[in-house]
Amino acid sequence: MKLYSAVNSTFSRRARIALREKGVTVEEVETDAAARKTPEYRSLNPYGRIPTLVDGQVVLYESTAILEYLEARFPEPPLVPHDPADRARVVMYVKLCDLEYTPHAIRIQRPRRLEPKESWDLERMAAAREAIACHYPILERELEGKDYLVADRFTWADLAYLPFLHFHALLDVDLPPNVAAWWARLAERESARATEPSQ
Ligand SMILES: N[C@@H](CCC(=O)N[C@@H](CS)C(=O)NCC(=O)O)C(=O)O
Repeated sequence: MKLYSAVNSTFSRRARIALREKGVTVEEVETDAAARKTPEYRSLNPYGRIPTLVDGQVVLYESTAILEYLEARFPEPPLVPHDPADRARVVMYVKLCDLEYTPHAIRIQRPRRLEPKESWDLERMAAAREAIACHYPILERELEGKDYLVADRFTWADLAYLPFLHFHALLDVDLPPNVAAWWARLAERESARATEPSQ
């Protein structure tokens, strides 16, 4: 099994964390911008993004689909609860993360990590900051008296946020207390430490 990914890629980190949580080692191919443009890579992933997982004839891109596949292939330890309501709540938070958090976080963290200040779109970044400030209270309420978002154990719900929360300090939005404690808990996991970005 091969995972095309990159140490500094947030979406790839989801798959890299899931693999480590499950104690599974696969070939991780560091795939830079030039490699993502090649016809060979585009034949696997027409969008030229990472991550992409290849397992024999199976080719998957989209980090959440890769999580789904890894869960089915390597069910232990489970990263999704069996209880129907908890399972649906995990899916809900993964979706909320991808719709209500990551697009806004990326609008701030990508320029701040990778682009010169002169090219930053400050208005767009301010709007993203506002959206994030509306999202944190939802997580804050869910985390009241709990260590993790769903079923009080580490699931995809936490995993989906983890690589993006890593850059929370760049967003200039204060983490509410439960979210801050949750983030500290996530950052301490072995799988998180083993996949820390280099920049
Ligand atoms: N929705 C995709 C997003 C993947 C994505 O945007 N990956 C970034 C790296 S973190 C990328 O490949 N960016 C390059 C590009 O968009 O051309 C997923 O969940 O896998």
